[in-house]
Amino acid sequence: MLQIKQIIDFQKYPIDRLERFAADCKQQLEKTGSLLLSNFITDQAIAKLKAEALAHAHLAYYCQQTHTAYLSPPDKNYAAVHPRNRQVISTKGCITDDQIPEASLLRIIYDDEKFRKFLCYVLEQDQLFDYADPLSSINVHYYEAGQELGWHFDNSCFAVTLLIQPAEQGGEFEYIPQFRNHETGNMNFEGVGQALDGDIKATKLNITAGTLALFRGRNALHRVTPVVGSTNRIQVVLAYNTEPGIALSEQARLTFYGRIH
Ligand SMILES: O=C(O)CCC(=O)C(=O)O
Ligand SMILES: [Fe+2]
Repeated sequence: MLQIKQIIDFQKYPIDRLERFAADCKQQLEKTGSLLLSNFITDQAIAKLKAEALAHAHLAYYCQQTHTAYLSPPDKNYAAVHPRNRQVISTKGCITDDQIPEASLLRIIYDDEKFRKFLCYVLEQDQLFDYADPLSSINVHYYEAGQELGWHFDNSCFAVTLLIQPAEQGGEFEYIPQFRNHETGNMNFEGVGQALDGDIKATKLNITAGTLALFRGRNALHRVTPVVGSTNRIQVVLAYNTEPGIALSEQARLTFYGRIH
């Protein structure tokens, strides 16, 4: 089995050097709302992760949902066509933590102390915790041809993802940082309406296989464009909580996983 130093490229990314390396990462995240570390995972490890993800693809639960950009139910004070209430489509497959092998490299990465310390430092958190339910900590997402994630703002204040396999075409991550202010309640309906109409040119983030992406999606409008072609986009979400004992809601588990446990 590979050790963490054979999985994460510590030569390129000395994540255990907090003051020297991680401080720059933190600054980059603060400045741009995202941090992309390309080839964070070694070629050897990404090949294993890809083989594992492909071997388990048949277990994925596929769901299609419509939702608002704000990920909250429609607000009756606005019309159905208002940016607050307009519906977008998200459709993808997902395998859950309990379907990921005990010995998976994903667990070694997710659990690694140095990796968590690095995340805490960059994300300005005291400690990070696993999800309390058996499904939600590590998820592998599969986007087949035509599948996508519609424009949205995240509920959580940060996200940690690892791309295993990009699509041949499409399946791109588009990101508009600082597009609303959740803290002050500025919803930027006008901007969201323009983005939904395709009138705003969003930045496409250049994410390749083995890239670790950290982003602050609560105030950044973002989406994954529809995949074109027969190569699925395979993306791992490493989900952490900032407090212990928190499970994903049963409603969300039913929607995304098709089951509660
Ligand atoms: O798949 C991705 O790259 C982004 C996922 C995302 O935005 C989300 O899960 O909220
Ligand atoms: Fe998101």
